[in-house]
Amino acid sequence: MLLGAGAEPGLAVRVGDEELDREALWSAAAAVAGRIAGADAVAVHGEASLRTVVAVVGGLLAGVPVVPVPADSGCAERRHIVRDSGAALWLGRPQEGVDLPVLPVDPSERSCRSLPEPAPETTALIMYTSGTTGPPKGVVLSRRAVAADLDALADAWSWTGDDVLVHGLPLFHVHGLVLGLLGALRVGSPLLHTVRPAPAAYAAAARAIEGLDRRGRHRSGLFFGVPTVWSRIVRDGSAARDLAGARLLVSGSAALPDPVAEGLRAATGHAPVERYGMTESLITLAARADAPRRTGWVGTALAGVESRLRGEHGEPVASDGESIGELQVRGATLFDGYLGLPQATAAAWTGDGWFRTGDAAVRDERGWHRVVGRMSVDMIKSGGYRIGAGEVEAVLLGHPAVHEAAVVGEPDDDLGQRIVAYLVGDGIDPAAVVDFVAARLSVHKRPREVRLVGSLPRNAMGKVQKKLLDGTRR
Ligand code: MLC
Ligand code: AMP
Repeated sequence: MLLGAGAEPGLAVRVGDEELDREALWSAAAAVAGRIAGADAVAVHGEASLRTVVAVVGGLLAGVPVVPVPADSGCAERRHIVRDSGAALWLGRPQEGVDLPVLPVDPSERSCRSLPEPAPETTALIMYTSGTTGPPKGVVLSRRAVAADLDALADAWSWTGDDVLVHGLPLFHVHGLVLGLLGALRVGSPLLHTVRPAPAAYAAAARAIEGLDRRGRHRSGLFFGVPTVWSRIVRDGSAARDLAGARLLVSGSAALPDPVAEGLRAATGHAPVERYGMTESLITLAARADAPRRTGWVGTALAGVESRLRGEHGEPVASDGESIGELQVRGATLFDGYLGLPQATAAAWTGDGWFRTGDAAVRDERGWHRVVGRMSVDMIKSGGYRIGAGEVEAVLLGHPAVHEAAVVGEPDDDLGQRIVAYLVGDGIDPAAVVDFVAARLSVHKRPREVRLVGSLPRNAMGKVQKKLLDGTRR
């Protein structure tokens, strides 16, 4: 069973003030499953709500591929995801720009229908993620890959039903949805979702764990966050103190700056563990809960995963803790390909069957990894969100006042990287351009800063030389 339906009764998920116990969740999801059975795929509005939880679980019970759609997506991105995925129905609150039949989801509905468990090779999720160019690609993830990843993480972190999982991450990406929701359901630990990952909300959830005993035994807290969340918690001293009783703090989705890790240790008494992954590979590397903490290192390969480093021409790179190469992985957690894009899928693998992450890393003799950056300047991580520069540039070029555009990620104390757009044009209103992007792509893909320039530095081939743009430190 992908979702551990055999887990103990009791609280399954609380989102904000609303909650469902396991029986109610399965029963509400079975009602959804009954209505969508046989559909090619269903799109789910990824807002942070019980509706989303019920819709996703319903899709998985029915064996229908679930396509999570970012809750903050603009019309163009939403339309692309819905069309490209072949979704037949929209589950959740209706959204502008979606021309699909809408199936409202009611968490209070009940059905006792039981459905056979779909085969492990069937698609669980189609998750959209940015490349360096073009619109987001649909990453096809099988039930087998999801189950393998969650089991390997449970092993690495000694994650059991005695833990209460707390986070407030978006329910439309791997971190919040696959680990944060499906992980909790598979392992059988209640999830307290805080709607937004705000420091005060994490602190309140930490206090609420006290009231969630398990057969008279104390529950322990497992907390997930992206580095921006941990950095905000460190800055909010009182929230950090409430996390002192947690069992484990986990950081991922972007590099955790050493000062944030150290600040967290000082304020909570806990050094966080890091883990590394991608939408395409799910989580592949993690620091084990029982291993000594190593600030700045993301951990070792999970059970069922292998890793290696390769140089620019495919040559092996030494695992000496210093030499940098492209991180490549293979194993049970990998995706089945980009939906409808055989060439992009083929290009993602090496000739000998390893997935090319596009991340630059070092590995030491003990198999620990440190991620040192991206191989491409066109892949940006801002607040833990992955954003392709090309996708934002294409939208900017659609604005009537913009003639040329170059988008880069610049270092940012809060977001890790912030999106900066260098624009050449006539009478550009920076605020209007930012709104133009936010309304078409996702709000989190909007430039945080616009710099108007007379021209962009280009090489003899006419390609923009992003490394020469003022203000960039790459
Ligand atoms: C601002 N807003 C606008 C706007 N400007 N809306 C429309 N148009 C504009 N021009 C609004 C937003 O809608 C939002 O509203 C509010 O302003 C705040 O926006 P923000 O500044 O972008 O958000 P912020 O609070 O700073 O977000 C920080 C954050 C967020 C950390 C909470 O970045 C986040 O949730 N990150 C998690 C990303 C993640 O989960 N990545 C995992 C990928 S999977 P409102 O109303 O909504 O407040 C992966 C694999 C792995 O990477 O390894 O895990
Ligand atoms: P996404 O596809 O949104 O899942 O983003 C995947 C990318 O996030 C990876 O290719 C990395 O660049 C980055 N990433 C994820 N986890 C970490 C981490 N622990 N440290 C550094 N980068 C990370």
